[in-house]
Amino acid sequence: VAMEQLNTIEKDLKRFLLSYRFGLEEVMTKINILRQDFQYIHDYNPIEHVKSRVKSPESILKKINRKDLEISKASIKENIRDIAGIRIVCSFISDIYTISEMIQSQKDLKIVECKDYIKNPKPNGYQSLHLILQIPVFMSDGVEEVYVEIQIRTVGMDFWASLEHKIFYKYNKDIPQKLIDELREAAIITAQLEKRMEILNNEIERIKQINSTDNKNR
Ligand code: 0O2
Repeated sequence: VAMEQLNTIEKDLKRFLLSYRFGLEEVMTKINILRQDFQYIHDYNPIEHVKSRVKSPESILKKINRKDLEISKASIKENIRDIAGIRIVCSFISDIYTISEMIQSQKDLKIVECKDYIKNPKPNGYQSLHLILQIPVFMSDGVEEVYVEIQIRTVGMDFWASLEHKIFYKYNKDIPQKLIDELREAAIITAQLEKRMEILNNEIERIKQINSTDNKNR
């Protein structure tokens, strides 16, 4: 009987996570449409690359414990809003807001929360724009509303976050003060460099525009 119960729990969990995989695929389709249509219209791609993942059962449990929440399907559904996660990496900060606005204006998506860690970086220096959405997934026996988290960041912010993530786990969350200070400074320098690159890029685009109108008038 115990084995049968275990099998039922496992099947239930797999199907629960499957609904998030479907939600993720729906949002990924939307992002691909935006990417291709934007490229077609503006001859410019605001997205460098996109990654997605469904959180593993171990990480879900870890997060539930970290937040000191009840271990139940209902509690996981309501409180762990990044089971389905998408990370969009862009070249420039302006691209982040362009993409965010295009996503937020889609009427079939419910925007639950927008956390702007670019305007308000975390004390450790972390920067990114987080959107929490809710999307209906039509399963064979009914509709499931699932949360999807989209993290939108620049290449530099992504580079910083993966390094910080590695250090955080290496030191088992007890990072020496010197490293904490250096990480915060690195985040500031990264942001400054990216702003300069964006100004340069705008200048290049401006010259391109002038040249193309000159050519047309010739
Ligand atoms: P993992 O391992 O990347 O999946 P809250 O808003 O407090 O209820 P939550 O969901 O932690 O809770 O919100 P938040 O702060 O928006 O963080 C969600 C995710 O953003 C994290 O997921 C990380 O992926 C990323 N993130 C947030 N803060 C940091 C940070 O300081 N450094 C790095 N490297 N990433 C960060 P997980 O589940 O914590 O981690």
